[in-house]
Amino acid sequence: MSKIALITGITGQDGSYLAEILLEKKIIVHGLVRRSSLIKTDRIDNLYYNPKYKSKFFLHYGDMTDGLNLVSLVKKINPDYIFNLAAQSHVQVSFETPEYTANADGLGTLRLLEAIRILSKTKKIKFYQASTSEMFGNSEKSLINENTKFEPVSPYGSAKLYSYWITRNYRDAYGIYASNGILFNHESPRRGETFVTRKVARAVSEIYFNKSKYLVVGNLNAKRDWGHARDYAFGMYQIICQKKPADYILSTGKNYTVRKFIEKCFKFINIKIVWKGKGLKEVGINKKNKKVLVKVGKRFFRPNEVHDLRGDSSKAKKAFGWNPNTSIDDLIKEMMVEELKTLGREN
Ligand code: NAP
Ligand code: F7E
Repeated sequence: MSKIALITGITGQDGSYLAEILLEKKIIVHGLVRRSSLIKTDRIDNLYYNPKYKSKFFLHYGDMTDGLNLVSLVKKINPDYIFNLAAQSHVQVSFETPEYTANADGLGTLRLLEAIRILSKTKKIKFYQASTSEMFGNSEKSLINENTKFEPVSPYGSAKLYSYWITRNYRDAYGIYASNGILFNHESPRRGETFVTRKVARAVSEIYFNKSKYLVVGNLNAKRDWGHARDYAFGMYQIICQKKPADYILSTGKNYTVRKFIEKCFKFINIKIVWKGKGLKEVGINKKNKKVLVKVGKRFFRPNEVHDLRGDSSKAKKAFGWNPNTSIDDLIKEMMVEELKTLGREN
């Protein structure tokens, strides 16, 4: 009998990669989709309309803020695995919608775990929670591991920390197989357009096609540990396949500034950026023709910021051989090629 998985957040970046991986493993996939006035299933249409997956891939309307809906779906689908990836996942937006973020990202996890408990599925269902490096905030440690203290500095980080702990609480109290994947930033051509990597890749491509004059960003000096979402989705699958539930960091162990990421994207189209000025007046200039290609905008700064994140994923490596296979340069290449291709088609 094929195993059955329920993925919340299936329409998102990670949900789409994870669905592909599970279907390849012959697991039947059910996904939770929010109703919206426009259909937003672009990332999974290739699966939904693929005849190969006709009786293996199903979508259901639902919402992490609707407990009754989650209970009835878990009852109806009767999954072996639940991957809880649904979240308001934008850190800056969480400062503008803190209550909603707490509801969807924090209480949403509780609703799912309660569904498992109320339906007496504590011995059947394995649960994966999408935890995040944002829970560490501005840690004093330069290399973060599973034992590093949590000090979140955003409503998003705090809501996710609640979910991290409630996942552990239900594991300890009710014996549910429930694991946290504590994932550092991971990107891809499927990344949402307002996250910095995708925003930069898109803007640089627009500049290449003369569709934009310059890119406007916020904090150039923030450092992130960026991997590829496909590698991390495979790690999620590996985490849920372990004999015993546990919490694992997935990260590359290398980090770069936003500034460096921008330089690398411009380098891909043969432009060398030199920096001039300070703070909000800083600009990135094309070394060859002195044109300003990068500006700094106040609106992209957050009320509070995580300055520097770098993770140690040796626990995952030791337990199940997980490796972030994609280098930052390969990630950028894939994102830039995809962006240039899309814009080239529109031209
Ligand atoms: P994403 O692209 O923003 O996708 C989020 C998904 O959650 C989308 O499918 C979205 O649906 C869904 N969603 C949001 N609010 C919902 C609600 N109230 N009810 C039901 N579904 C809802 O995020 P991602 O990058 O794939 O990340 C996946 C998960 O990992 C998230 O929980 C995120 O917080 C966490 N995480 C991400 C990273 C990273 O670097 N990507 C790192 C650590 C942890 P719509 O399509 O309708 O918006
Ligand atoms: O910002 C800086 C910004 O929004 C990265 C989510 O997936 O990863 C993600 O959260 C850095 C920050 O991702 C702009 O201030 C500068 O320091 O791409 P981001 P994030 O906040 O790290 C974690 C692990 C998650 O869990 C989240 O769900 O880049 N930055 N200028 C900018 N960021 C954005 N978005 N836009 C800018 O213009």
